[in-house]
Amino acid sequence: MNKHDVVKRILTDRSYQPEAAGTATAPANIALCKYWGKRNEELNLPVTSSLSYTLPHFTTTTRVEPRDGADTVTLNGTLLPAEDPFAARLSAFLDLFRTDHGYAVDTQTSIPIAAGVASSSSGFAALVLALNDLYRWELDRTDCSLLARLGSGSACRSLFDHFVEWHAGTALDGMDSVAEPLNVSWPDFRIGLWCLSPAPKPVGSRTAMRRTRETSALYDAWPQQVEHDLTLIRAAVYARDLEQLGPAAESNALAMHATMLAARPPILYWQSATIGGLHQVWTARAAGIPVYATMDAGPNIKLIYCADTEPLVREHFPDMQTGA
Ligand code: 2P0
Repeated sequence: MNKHDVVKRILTDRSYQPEAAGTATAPANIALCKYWGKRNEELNLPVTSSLSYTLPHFTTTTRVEPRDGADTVTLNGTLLPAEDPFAARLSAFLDLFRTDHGYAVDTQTSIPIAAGVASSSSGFAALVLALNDLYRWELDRTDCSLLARLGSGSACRSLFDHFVEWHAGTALDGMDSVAEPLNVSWPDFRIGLWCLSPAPKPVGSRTAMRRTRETSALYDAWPQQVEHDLTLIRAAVYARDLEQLGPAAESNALAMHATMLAARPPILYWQSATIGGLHQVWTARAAGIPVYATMDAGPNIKLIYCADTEPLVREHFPDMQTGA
């Protein structure tokens, strides 16, 4: 089964009669237990489940409008060249839905672009919701999440608020590889973005995942590590226990980066500022501040903490951004 078959199945009986335009907003998410490696690259089916937190204040709003001719993609007011990787990815995704026309996509994001922070997660989630609005499909969130996954794996988690688990699933067509919100309320939980380096990524996460899976001797241990961490992290979320969650999430991120270091050629997203930043987090913790780090496919750190320590965390990490 390919992407087109999945789309056809989800959109059975839905029409392609567009309104004038569709608009929607979706948030970014940060994984506490990471998705790293695919069992099916065409459908973005992951090797393992993952668990994320949706960032309420970092969002992407996308307007999509049918147009004659080729697609255009405007990002924060700037028209991107067609060969821009982000524009090309959106266009390739839109191929799944177009009839005989192009689309004008206008995207505004509050996510610091240079941070390389989960912008594809909110980008594809917002695009699917905008298409749902454009065509009045009235799909539920789970179907939108399945479609968003075809654009970018982590995007499937951005259709839901708060804590979200993306179940790896086992079906060949991926219909059971779905994101689902955890039934828990933890209003004091916080994640802040700490942008440390504007250096461009040496390699995109898609390529990095493949290379890690194919060449890293440490990748064999990754699914087991995730199983262990996911159980701990999920339980910690339900218990609203930062001191259980923080070390497990931090260790999960470090283990993911370790698998990449052992790839051939190696992948190292960290810059020297990342290492300095990690030591600062550990120093703050040694001084009694419950703050933890996670890192994704880039040099920046996300700080995990609770609302009651926010003033202290801000004092130690004045450049942290929460979007609030
Ligand atoms: C995550 N990341 O769980 C992991 C942790 C980065 C590190 O998902 O190829 O843009 O589009 O499915 O979702 C980033 O990769 O990859 C990512 P594709 P995606 O958030």
